[in-house]
Amino acid sequence: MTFDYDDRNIFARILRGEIPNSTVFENDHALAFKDIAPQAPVHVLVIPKGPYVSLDHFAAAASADEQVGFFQAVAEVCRISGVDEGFRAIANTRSHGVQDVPHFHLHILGGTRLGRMLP
Ligand code: DGP
Repeated sequence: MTFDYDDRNIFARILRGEIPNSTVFENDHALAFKDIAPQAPVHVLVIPKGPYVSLDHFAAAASADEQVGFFQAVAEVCRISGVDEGFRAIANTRSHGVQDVPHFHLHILGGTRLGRMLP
């Protein structure tokens, strides 16, 4: 599988500072910000700063430093968001996964007891 990244997507524009966002946390390799259409009391998106279209692209091609930095950001978002009672992490991927924005992002949802949702 080849992965083609298009830097005109909305999250690339957020990373370039062209569009404002509500930042929750940032480090060298990742940015975390509130989802514009929250589906739960806590709904944060964590994105890598590098050009990766999807979870499987990121897992296959990102460096160890990028992957560690990304997951450190996930941990920090969970810590500061107060989701000690639990949360859900979702990476919608390509058309079958109903991914709208082609820049890898992990949804962190919590702050309430979530409904079951498989599929
Ligand atoms: P999906 O690609 O299907 O995982 O969903 C993309 C999510 O990104 C969706 O929950 C809404 C959110 N979103 C889309 N555009 C913006 C934006 O400009 N700002 C923010 N903060 N969130 C956005």
